[in-house]
Amino acid sequence: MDANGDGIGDLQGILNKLSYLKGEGKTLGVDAIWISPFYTSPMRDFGYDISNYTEVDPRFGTLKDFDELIIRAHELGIKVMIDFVPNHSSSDHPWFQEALSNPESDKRDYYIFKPAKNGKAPNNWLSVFGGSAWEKSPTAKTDTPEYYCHSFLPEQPDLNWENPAVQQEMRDILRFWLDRGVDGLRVDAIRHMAKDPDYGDEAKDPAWKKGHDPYSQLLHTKSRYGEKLDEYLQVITDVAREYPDTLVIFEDHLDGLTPLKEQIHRLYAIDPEIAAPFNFQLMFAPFEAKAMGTIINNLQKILPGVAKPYYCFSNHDVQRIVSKVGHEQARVLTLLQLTLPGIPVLYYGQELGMEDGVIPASMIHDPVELRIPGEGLGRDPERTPMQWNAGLHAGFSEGEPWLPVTDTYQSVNVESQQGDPDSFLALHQHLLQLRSKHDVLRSEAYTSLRLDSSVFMYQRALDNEDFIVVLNFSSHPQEFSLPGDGYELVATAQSIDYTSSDRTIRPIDGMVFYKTT
Ligand code: TEU
Ligand code: CA
Repeated sequence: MDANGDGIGDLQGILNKLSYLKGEGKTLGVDAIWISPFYTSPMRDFGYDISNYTEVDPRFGTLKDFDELIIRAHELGIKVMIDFVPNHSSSDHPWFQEALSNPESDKRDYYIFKPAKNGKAPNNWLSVFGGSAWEKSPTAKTDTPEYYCHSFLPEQPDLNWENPAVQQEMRDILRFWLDRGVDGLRVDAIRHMAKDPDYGDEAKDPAWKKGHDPYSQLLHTKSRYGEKLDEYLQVITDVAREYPDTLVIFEDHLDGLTPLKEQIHRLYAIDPEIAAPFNFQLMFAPFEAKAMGTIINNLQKILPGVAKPYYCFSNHDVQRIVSKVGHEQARVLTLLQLTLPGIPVLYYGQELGMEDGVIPASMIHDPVELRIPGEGLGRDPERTPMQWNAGLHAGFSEGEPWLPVTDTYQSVNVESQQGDPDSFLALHQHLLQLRSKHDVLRSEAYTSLRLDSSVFMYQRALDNEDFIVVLNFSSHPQEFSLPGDGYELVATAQSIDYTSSDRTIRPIDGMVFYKTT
């Protein structure tokens, strides 16, 4: 929400809309929000390139706005998580500017500068955002030219976590925000923080084909997940621990190389009580019972007793869920996400069934689309303005928004859905209410009951509460049976009249049954 009409969402906008999230009346009913980076930034990567870690960018407001936001959120019972970006700063950061202008300065070792090899980059590592991960430095310590490492844009130089001074800066930054009342951290791009100290070349991935993401040409065995990653992440969790009840979520994708169990155990072991990674696997799975059910069953075999999963289907880096799987399918996934163990994380507009926007060439902002055009990698489509009402600019701003509003905003918006019991929003409200009312849904209790090519069924039972979730991913009706009598139907994915005694689930639908014992 943009409060001052410049077309860009801001902290005051969030503040004005907090009562939509939680409080009296028909609110969404979430317990916490994660705000993407609002720090001083030249916006080459829309805030993930920070030039001052302890200041609010004037586009988004002031520190005073932030303090007010925390106070008001806490009054409403909403926890506030911020985005912490430890892997890289902006090239505009005074540290990097000093590192470039004076190679003898102690700031040079805040970053990763390496001598050229045969006149070229130090190794073959690639940037996630296209091209080499190395940029030639205009200055060098010696006569040999030097390059600096950037896992993302050249304007996002990687910080050198080997350097204790960098670790100390990061501790200070974390305390700055945690002292202001921040309740949690979403920690960005963690796998890039630790590299293999020999900085050797990476092997080609034989499975890569033309048309795939160019970054996937190499097997990233050296530029990521270095041995010291655990130690660096503990620097972060140790500070978080100084503040009671602080949660830490690591942003990480599974690498596809290491066995699931090993990867899971590594990240969950950092600080099991307070820190865990996102579970992004479902985001990339096809809409099929077997695909979704297998991912969940595998995770639920490993996680209980270790840590809470953070199941997600959407975020600011991936295609929106309705655009990926379709409207009805997305409702089934909503029912799935909000009845699974752990902490579900929603992306704004997901609760409305918002679709990806169509971005005209002249309005492309994302550097990924600008650097690797036409491959569908750009992230602007999922970042279009939140749709509040059917009015001007969907009620997001009084001015022209920084990205266009999607075509469907006249029907897909908060105001129109708030009065409609069959809406996407109502489905979210209903399931989130169930979730907050019944401890069992937030617990780790989970038993898979059935998984075949059409139907995925599971039970969430603890003490005297018992939920059964039935999901039909197929385009045919399916019969099912429940493990006993006395169940009441408490939710469905689609707005179809069923009764509690129905044992046939319609195509692309979900049913939730409940009983107390
Ligand atoms: O993303 C890191 C990440 O894993 C990327 O590879 C992501 O998959 C990519 O954006 C897809 O194109 C985080 C942030 O979520 C992203 O918005 C930032 O651009 C990136 O870090 C750099 O800070
Ligand atoms: Ca604004």
